[in-house]
Amino acid sequence: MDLFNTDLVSNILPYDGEVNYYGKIISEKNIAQYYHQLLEDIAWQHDQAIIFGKLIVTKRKVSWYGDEAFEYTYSKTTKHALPWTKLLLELKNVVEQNTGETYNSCLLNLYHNGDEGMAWHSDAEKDLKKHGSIASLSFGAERKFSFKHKTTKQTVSVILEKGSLLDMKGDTQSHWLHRLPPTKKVNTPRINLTFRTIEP
Ligand SMILES: [Mn+2]
Repeated sequence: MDLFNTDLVSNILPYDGEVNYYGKIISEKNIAQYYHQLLEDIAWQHDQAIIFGKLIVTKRKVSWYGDEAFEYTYSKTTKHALPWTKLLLELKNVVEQNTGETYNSCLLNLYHNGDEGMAWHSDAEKDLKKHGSIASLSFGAERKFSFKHKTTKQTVSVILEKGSLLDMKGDTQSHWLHRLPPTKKVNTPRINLTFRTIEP
């Protein structure tokens, strides 16, 4: 498996997509403060999914914010967006300045420890803007994040540092799966914000 050298902002995928890793974009002094504010202020709730016809309640917690009370369906369950908080708008602005893109919603994930992760999937729901940027901002524990090509099965991984930004766009979701692998090495929480564009 390739572990990408992330010294420069560039595409970490070798073909069939574009994933830019920016490294830390939040100042060291603000990283811990944002993390604690997000832990306290976000309306965290356990996620629900329907898998093989069964309703599953995840250990991971999620929350969903946006410009409007968007409805958004994934894993066969429908979620409703809450209005932006001041903090989320501030973070959205920082992300937009880095990627040069705009977003109208944010899905937040809280992984309490390394036991919690996310299985292989792509973000290709029909409500998402096609080929749009999905920008992922990370806080808390540093975790490995992996991509796997749907046909060649090639994998690429990156360590998502606290305060770092990763931008997935172009053909990425059509050709690559991604996941957050579980790990025994992490026993503290990770918070991840994924800014997206919904086309209702
Ligand atoms: Mn995803």
